[in-house]
Amino acid sequence: MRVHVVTMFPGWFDGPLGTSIGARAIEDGVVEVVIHDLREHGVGRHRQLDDAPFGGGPGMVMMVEPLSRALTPLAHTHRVLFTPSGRPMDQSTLDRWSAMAEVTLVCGRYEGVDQRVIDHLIDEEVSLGDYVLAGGEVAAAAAIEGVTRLLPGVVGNPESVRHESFRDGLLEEPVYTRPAVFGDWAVPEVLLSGDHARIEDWRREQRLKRTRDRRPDLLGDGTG
Ligand code: 6GU
Repeated sequence: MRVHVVTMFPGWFDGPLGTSIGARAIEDGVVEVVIHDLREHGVGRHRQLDDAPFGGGPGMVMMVEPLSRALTPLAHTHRVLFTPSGRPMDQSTLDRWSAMAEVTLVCGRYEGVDQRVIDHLIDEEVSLGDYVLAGGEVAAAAAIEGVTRLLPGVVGNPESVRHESFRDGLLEEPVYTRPAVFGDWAVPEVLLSGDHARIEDWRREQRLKRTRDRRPDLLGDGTG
């Protein structure tokens, strides 16, 4: 899979791409990440990328010309704009992108992008959630990590990809490892019982309890 990133801050990605899961997947050739420096397409002697909004108001708007020059050679790819006004990114979003051969992630600045770019050069707008960040870079890094770990050969144990939160629509249950007792803190007895039916019942109950408490929105139809 090839992932293009269009950004005003190319150096920002050195950390996320050079560390842990990302670095190994890139090294193994499972994913190729190409960073495109938007500044190279800036307008005029100052390589301008944004300008004041027509009609007035605060903030700056990312201009058409630099984004057009950056995105025209990437017209064959699925082009995503990260913006707080997009649809929220979830596991199904990442599943969908992970099946694509080539995706382009455009990091917008939060004040906005000229709508003509969105109308003519972008396939979908996606947000990380209901809060405001300075730009789409964090969202792009989250997408790269979330997509990369779905690709064949990246996560050692395929069970850990299939049996995780958001697959069955419930949060994960609490987990424990040795020692069974640490001072006053004991592991729930059922997990040491060796009774696999009881253990599975307990785990499902814990997933439901946790989901009801923290994410009732995930229990729309009263599942369970
Ligand atoms: Cl994708 N961009 C910005 N600037 N802020 C956000 C976001 C994206 N998602 C949530 N907040």
